[in-house]
Amino acid sequence: MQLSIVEYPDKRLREKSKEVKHFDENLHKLLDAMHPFMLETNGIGLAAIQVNHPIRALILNIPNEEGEQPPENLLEIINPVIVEKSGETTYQEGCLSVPKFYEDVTRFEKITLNYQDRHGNTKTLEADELLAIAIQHEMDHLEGILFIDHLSYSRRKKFEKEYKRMLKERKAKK
Ligand code: QAP
Ligand code: CO
Repeated sequence: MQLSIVEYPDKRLREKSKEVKHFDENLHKLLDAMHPFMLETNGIGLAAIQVNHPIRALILNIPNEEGEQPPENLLEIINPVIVEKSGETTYQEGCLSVPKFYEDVTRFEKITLNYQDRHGNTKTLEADELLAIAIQHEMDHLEGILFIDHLSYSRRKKFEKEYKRMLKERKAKK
């Protein structure tokens, strides 16, 4: 399965992703393709909508102390729901769909999540630190929300200006 990234300002990123109802081979093939794709593109998290599949599925592979992303640390999260949340934390976020831009976003520090795995089994996960941030970032994608939507009006305006310039320069190079 050949995947490619959908990049801002593509309107497809604004769609609300649909609940996964069939935990079948189609889902498994997509998840199996998303993981190597995410590693190749230097990602730590990826929602299916970012590769043009607007379903409520996301993967995460948070780097360990050595900066490695071992496959046993891969998390596949389907139909997630946050059931508990507490605290606040701010982190400089980026996104594969918004290349080259990083800005501070404030999110919950700790979350508890109910979700399904690739076979439809129900799971619960308590997350903090970077994992909790990454889950909230990826879950935003399922609602058509991007990290840049969390910026103040002035920071967002500055982003739009810089991003437009970057796209123009990239186009000129091609
Ligand atoms: C979401 O983000 C995230 O601009 C995952 O040129 C972000 O994998 C979770 C990336 C922050 C937690 C904290 C971004 C790769 C990857 C870029 C990513 C780029 C190349 C972003
Ligand atoms: Co993202």
